[in-house]
Amino acid sequence: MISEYDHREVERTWQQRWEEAGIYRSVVDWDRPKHYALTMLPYPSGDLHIGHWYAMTPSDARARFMRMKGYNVLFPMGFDAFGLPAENAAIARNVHPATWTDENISQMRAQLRSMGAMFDWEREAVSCDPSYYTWTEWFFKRFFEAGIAYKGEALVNWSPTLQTVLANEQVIDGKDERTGQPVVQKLMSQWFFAMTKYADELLEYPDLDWPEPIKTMQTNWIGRSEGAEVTFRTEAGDEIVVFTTRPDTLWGATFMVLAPEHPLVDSLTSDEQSAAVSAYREQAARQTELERMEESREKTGVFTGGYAINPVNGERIPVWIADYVLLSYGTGAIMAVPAHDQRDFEFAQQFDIPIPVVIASPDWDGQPLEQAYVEPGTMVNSAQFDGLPNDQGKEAIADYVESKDWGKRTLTYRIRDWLISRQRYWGTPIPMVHCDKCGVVPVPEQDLPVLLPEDAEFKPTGESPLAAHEGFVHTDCPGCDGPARRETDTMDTFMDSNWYFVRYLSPDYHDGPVDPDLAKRWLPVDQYTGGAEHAVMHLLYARFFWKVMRDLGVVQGHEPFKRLFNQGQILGPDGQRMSKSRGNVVAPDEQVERYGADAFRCYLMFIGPWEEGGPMNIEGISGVERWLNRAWNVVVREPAFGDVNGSAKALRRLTHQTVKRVTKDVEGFRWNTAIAALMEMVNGLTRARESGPVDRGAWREAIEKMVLLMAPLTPHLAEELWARTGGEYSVHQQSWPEWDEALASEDEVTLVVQVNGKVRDRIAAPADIGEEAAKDLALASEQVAKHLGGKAPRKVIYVPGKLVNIVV
Ligand code: ANZ
Ligand code: ZN
Repeated sequence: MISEYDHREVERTWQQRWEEAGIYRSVVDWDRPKHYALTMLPYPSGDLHIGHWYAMTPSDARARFMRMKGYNVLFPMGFDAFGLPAENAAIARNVHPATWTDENISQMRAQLRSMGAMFDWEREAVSCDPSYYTWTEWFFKRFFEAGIAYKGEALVNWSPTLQTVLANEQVIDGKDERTGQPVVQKLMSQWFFAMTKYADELLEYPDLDWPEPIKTMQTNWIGRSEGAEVTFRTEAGDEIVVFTTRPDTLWGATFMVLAPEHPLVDSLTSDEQSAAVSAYREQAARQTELERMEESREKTGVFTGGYAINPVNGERIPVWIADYVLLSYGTGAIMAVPAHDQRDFEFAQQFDIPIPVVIASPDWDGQPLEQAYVEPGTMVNSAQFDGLPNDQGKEAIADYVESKDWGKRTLTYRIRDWLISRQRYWGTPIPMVHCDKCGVVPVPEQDLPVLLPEDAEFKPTGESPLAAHEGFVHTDCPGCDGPARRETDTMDTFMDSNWYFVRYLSPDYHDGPVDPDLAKRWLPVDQYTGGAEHAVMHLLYARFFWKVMRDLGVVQGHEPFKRLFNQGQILGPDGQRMSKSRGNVVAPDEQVERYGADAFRCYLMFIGPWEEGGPMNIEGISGVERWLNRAWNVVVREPAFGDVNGSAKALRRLTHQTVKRVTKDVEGFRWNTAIAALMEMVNGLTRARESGPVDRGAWREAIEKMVLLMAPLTPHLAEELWARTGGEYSVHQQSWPEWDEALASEDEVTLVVQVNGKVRDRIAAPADIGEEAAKDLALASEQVAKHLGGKAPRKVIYVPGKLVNIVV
């Protein structure tokens, strides 16, 4: 028998018993409502870091809470095991990515177990396992057949460092988001998913309980723009089509700008300008799209020597090229309206181009503008449209342009189709075959998976490593049986994480990606938790992927994740991101060994609001340790019981108030305040016991409820304490305690009394005091009488239970 709290012993014992008894195996129970709790799965980098703990242990506490609340809970775990980090690490260490990954997974499984989380390990899914990627390939094939996957030429982000193509989302400020190395643009033939087909649906968030900033980021990323395409004729007779969201500004267009890569640039360029134009085009090719989109950059450009005619007023306007116009957006050409677009304004200033106002602000005095005027206003200098408010002008001019056949209304999106080919080895093979006779043919379903050969030379060369593997490349065409070549690119790993939560339901299922009965039972995910950095990547890709799965009949419903919570980022003691080079890394394993998983879990939850993250300072764990030791003491050492006046009532109030507070806090993910409430409770119990005998019934109730409230937070300690008080195994299979509002309510409140807004007294009053009684009490106060100085109050204001303000 252990007499003092020994976290090592307690945690070892219970982890073993839970596993033997399989209490976290999620068995479908139709009598209970279902709750699918999901926390983002880790990369098997080999070391479970503090960020994983910070993301996963509160998610575990929440899942445990839902289980105690009576839900049939599923809380699985797996590994996102394909991808560049594994491959790069493997190259650096000269081991096979598969070996490296396997070893890391074993290591991390053990680390994950040390959390004492209720992961259902029978549901584990590992994306680099053929039993998983068979179905990733199957989806690709289905997507191809549905016209969603296609091969196309595109200007792509090429990373010379990583020797692969990257998705737009993986390039930040022209640099690869992982290594920070520059990315260049290159024209290549690649596989795409037609995400734009779902753009409109992705802009809707039906019943999604998601943080607003994430929805806004997705909306901006998708970037739906309503506008018009208008055709301008050049003097040489070519047609330049522009995309504009502001047809109301057509009279204000004083020049045009083409993207430097625009196909009409050659025919527009005059001999005199030709050298300048090619020099500019060359330097523009070295910039990434994202750099070119930066608003604050100095505007550069070159005149082509060509002119075009503005259809609405017949004016002859110069055509320029400039890198702030992107080939890939709209039509790759704009009509520039310097008075009402800031980029055009800066450009016109730079190159001395006129800036005529066509939308007037109410207080415009006819003077030249200091900057572009982008607010609503009245149309001026626009012929028959003068005097219209410009939002009406937009419609009227769009109608006018359409009636004259100069153009038409259109819709444009910022989002591009998703590029999923990667010229790397460690990824899911793309199950396609290239045949000279039949073209691109998918591998038949019964031949899936296309296995990733283990004996490939996987070091990056810029060519897909699989292309050098003769045995892999050469195959028979599924169409004509003739000789054919396999696709040698692999898939972006975001493909794998698109549907892992679906595979968790039935990771060993052979007849499809998911057992349809289990899909009906568990999907969609009820509560997803993870980092906000996934806003426009994983969280958007997965929504898109889900909608295609729905259209293929694999899943039902419109959204994968009903509710989302983003935790913040945990920082080192110096307030900086933890990194080896800064030397501010805190290794969870050491903390667990020293303080125990329960203390460490609670420490992480206690440092501040979960959504905010922030710096950690492990010394702060002493407060948590003290709390847990006190909890141990109040539970294990019974007090002197006796029939003492008032002790029962006060104890019950403490118990029921704590149940209420902790319940509300856990529902709202407010871990720090939930723990603070439990700390106060333990302090209250300690005090009660020290001040004399306590009521037996109230004490027993307090202890029982407190242990139940602690169960999601400190699963091991709560189990031990539960056992020691004779509770039936397991505390995690008990119901969450309820509170009684009447018992929780205070019988006294403190009324603040003010005279003319200044606090003059504080008076104890019964909690249920009525308005008249409260006012009388306040007016009877000596302090108040002193400050009234005999004057009669003009008005008395009462805020129930809180405040009486007397105005004289
Ligand atoms: C004339 C105009 C006047 C414009 C005005 C804006 C304000 P969003 O809202 O992001 O869709 N544009 C069109 N294609 C472009 C491209 N390929 N590269 C850079 N800019 C491009 O932006 C639409 C506006 O961005 C379009 O409307 C066009 O400028 C510009 F007072 O046309 B606008
Ligand atoms: Zn063929």
